[in-house]
Amino acid sequence: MSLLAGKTGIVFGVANKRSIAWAIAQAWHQAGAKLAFTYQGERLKENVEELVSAFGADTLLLPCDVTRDEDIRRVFAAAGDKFGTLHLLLHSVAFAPREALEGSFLNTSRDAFKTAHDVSAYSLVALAREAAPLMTAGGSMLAMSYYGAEKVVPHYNVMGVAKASLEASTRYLAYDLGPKKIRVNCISAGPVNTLAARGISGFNAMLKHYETHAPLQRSCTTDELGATGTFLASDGAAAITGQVLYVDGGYQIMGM
Ligand code: 0WE
Repeated sequence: MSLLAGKTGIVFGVANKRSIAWAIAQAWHQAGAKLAFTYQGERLKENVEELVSAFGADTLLLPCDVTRDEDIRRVFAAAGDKFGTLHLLLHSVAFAPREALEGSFLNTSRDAFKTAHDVSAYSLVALAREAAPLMTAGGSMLAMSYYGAEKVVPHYNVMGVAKASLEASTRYLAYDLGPKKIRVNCISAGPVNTLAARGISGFNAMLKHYETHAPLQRSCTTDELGATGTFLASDGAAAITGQVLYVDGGYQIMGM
């Protein structure tokens, strides 16, 4: 089954083999898409290089700090040269300073608020603006969100506010880009054990909480996020845009 045969895509947010971005990229690749990748900073370069080498020697791999407009311009210029037409974009990028994810939201500094929103929400707008001119045959943009965008999850703090902004940005982008047949959606994933979750105190308790409270008695796997990401990228989702799709074992429907 080649749901994405003939499609090209660009993936932001692979850090290592456990990354959600990597799971979705693999699923897109298996569905027949040709992909380009970016990585954040020299620290991740070797790791991502090694992962991406599995996709063949001519896979486009470029550094991109999503807070730098020059980086974003350079990446899409290269993607345009390589692919001509672009169909898919994955945004799987988030950051808030660690201290902002510890104490109380009340103590969020102006600087932490700004950084969290710049990296985790505005970046989708910046990427979409550069990607859209390459999506001349329509396209599908996908961003990752989390339940803390709509309800209070203790310690998620400013990231919850940034994810709310990301979800709202998804709706406004969907409106602007709809006439070009470019769809923009979010997957709201249940907790997954990735680099971004490492060191978050109480993370294992969160997984346990899903086992006792979610209808499916668990959160989700990265493979399932890949499968949902492939669906949203495919023509089967051709009338779905501006949505947040929960891939969370059903947790989000519960009131108690
Ligand atoms: O969006 C996220 C986490 C994103 C994230 C992770 C870090 C850790 C390292 C953003 N910034 C940073 N900054 C760092 O310095 N998740 C959905 C995972 C997550 O993070 C939490 C969670 C969950 C779930 C933080 C507190 C409470 C729950």
